[in-house]
Amino acid sequence: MAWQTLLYDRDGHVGTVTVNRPDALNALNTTVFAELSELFSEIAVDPDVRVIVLKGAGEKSFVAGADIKEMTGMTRQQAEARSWTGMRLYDQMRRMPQPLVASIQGYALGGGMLIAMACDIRVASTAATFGYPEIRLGIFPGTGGTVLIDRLIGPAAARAICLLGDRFPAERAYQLGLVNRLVEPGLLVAETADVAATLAGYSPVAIRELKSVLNASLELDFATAREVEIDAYGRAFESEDRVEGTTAFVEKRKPDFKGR
Ligand code: DAK
Repeated sequence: MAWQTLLYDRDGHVGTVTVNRPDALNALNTTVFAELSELFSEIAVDPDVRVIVLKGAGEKSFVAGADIKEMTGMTRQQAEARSWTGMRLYDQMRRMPQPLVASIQGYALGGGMLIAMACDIRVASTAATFGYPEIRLGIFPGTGGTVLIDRLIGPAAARAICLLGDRFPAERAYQLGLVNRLVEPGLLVAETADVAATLAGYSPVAIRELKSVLNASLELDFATAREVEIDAYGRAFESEDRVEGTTAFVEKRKPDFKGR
């Protein structure tokens, strides 16, 4: 399929999705939202893909936010509809059976920081810049962005990020736990590949079930989330991959997981 705003490439078990609007610093317009949703739906049922890397085209930006130019003439109804579209996309990403790794160079602002947070792991270059500048535009991260950052990094830091609208460097994002691995710009590609290879080597069944529990923990109350955990654990436990994993340990060899 030829995408207008994306590039997609699969190398072995790793699918790489690139938001490809470098002239607009990869800002998320309606077409990007629609195409990402369609592409992720296709990848979700592709058994050859075990890990998804999300990145932005060019050196300067991961994603500089929602497309402000497109937003200018919107009515409240259109804005709310777009908020739902964005929210559904971020939910879809979190619920993908495969883990998503955001590979972040340059700007990750507004909807760009949010789409990175909808990924499971964030690898960033020390040259990356984060922030929620929406308050400067007379809005706020209204696509689930305020709620999600609050859950991910805690209310005190989240509140300041949302209210002040400051841009902050990758080092600070790393201190906050928003970035999981931080490397010099020249090492971003290699570090991303390393994380992707690690994840691709694990059981896709265990990863899928684990993600469902982490999502439940984010979205549900404690007691219900634990019930989800027991169920998911049971499903992982009865997989062929679990037999392979434990047998490989006993036989002192590397497991060869099949995703069943
Ligand atoms: N949207 C559209 N175009 C953008 C853009 C954006 N977010 N960011 C950059 N661009 C475009 C610029 O307009 C420029 O295009 P031309 O004007 O040359 O055609 C090109 O990318 C290069 O940008 P600059 O010339 O500005 O480059 P600089 O290096 O000088 O500055 C910058 C880089 C990232 C600091 C600056 O571009 C900037 O401040 N960009 C905006 C960052 C921002 O405010 N991001 C948050 C966007 S708001 C909601 C839905 C979604 C959201 C909220 C509510 N609802 C529907 C309720 C989410 C909102 C956001 O994400």
